Amino acid sequence: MRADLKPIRDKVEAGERLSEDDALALYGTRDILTVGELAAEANRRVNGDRVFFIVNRHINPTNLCVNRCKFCAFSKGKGEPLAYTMTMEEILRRAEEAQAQRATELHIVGGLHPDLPFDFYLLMLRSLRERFPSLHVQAFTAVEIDYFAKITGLPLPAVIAQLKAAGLGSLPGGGAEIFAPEIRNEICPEKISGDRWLEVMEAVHAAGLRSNATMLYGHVETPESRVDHLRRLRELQDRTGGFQSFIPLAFHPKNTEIAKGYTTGLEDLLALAVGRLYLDNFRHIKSFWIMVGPKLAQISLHFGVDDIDGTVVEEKITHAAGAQAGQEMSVAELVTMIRQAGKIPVERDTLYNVVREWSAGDTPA
Ligand code: V47
Ligand code: SF4
Repeated sequence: MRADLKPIRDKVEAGERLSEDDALALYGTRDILTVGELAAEANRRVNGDRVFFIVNRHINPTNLCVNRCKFCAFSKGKGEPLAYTMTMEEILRRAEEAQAQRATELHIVGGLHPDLPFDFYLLMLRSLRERFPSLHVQAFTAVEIDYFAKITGLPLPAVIAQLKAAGLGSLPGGGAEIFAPEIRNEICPEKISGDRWLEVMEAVHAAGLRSNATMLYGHVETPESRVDHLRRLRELQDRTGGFQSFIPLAFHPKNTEIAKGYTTGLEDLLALAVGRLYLDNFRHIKSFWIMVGPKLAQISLHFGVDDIDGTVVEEKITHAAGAQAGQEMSVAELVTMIRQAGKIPVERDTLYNVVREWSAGDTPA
């Protein structure tokens, strides 16, 4: 171990909170094995050897978006050849397929559609609840929630209350990107500010809904801006306790306006492990296998990660930007991946209730 990590090891072993300088030192080190060991220890204290996954399905109802974030290859403008908007029937058909595949969650996010009214989303939630009451709907990033407030003229709490009453179960963590304004203005000048993202999440938590949090890395951000991002997430979590998991998202450059290569394995592992060590008030650190690939997702289980997300089935956002991983993983594949890492696979629902824990002799159906 290099000497500069010794004080951090002491803090982790004593269960003390890391400072921003500690997080910076961790991002800067190449002593990945020490960082991994510390992150694995911090994770073990909270989650033991359990690793969670979920049987879910992603649905992106539209890629039309009034914003044009520079890192986004998914969104399209009106009239562009690849622009699409699903009908309600198409959305419901996907939900039906999800139910047939034993899914417990629908993950629904999309672009900021120029014309669809707020009522469309309320109707979608009500129809899903009526037809598929056992499916938890995790939907809408904080960016979409803000957009609903803009198009309706309603205050945030009213928007959130209506969505909740219509069947919204929780929120995913997208749209956070990097909060620091100098970076955010460069990569997504039209998107809501970091302050507003946090304000929306605070209102969501106050309404009794849980959410996730993400951080997009590997573009033009600096280590300092990453630490600032983590600090602000940790502060909000101290106040609300409403975040369930943190998911660092690896930037994919293909078809985007940001000229950068793909992230490297070392960056990916550090993003996850530093998340685990610094965000001591987040119980779950998720490695989205679609973003980092299934092989690195498996290795990350020894770098502080306790969740590899799910079966997913259809993923458009990262695949539009060059993701090489498939779009779907079976339960058997997820279970094997976790087991071979020496961990205990646990199928969870969205709120981390245990659906099924696989003991040594169980074979996945
Ligand atoms: O907000 C967009 C990101 C997010 C690119 O909460 C990109 O459990 C990489 O938030 N390269 C949407 N990332 C996805 C997301 C998510 C995914 C899985 C699980 C959860 C969860 C949340 O994808 C966007 C943006 O930050 N994104 N373009 C790109 N080129
Ligand atoms: Fe629109 Fe979201 Fe893509 Fe930005 S990241 S352009 S808000 S779909």
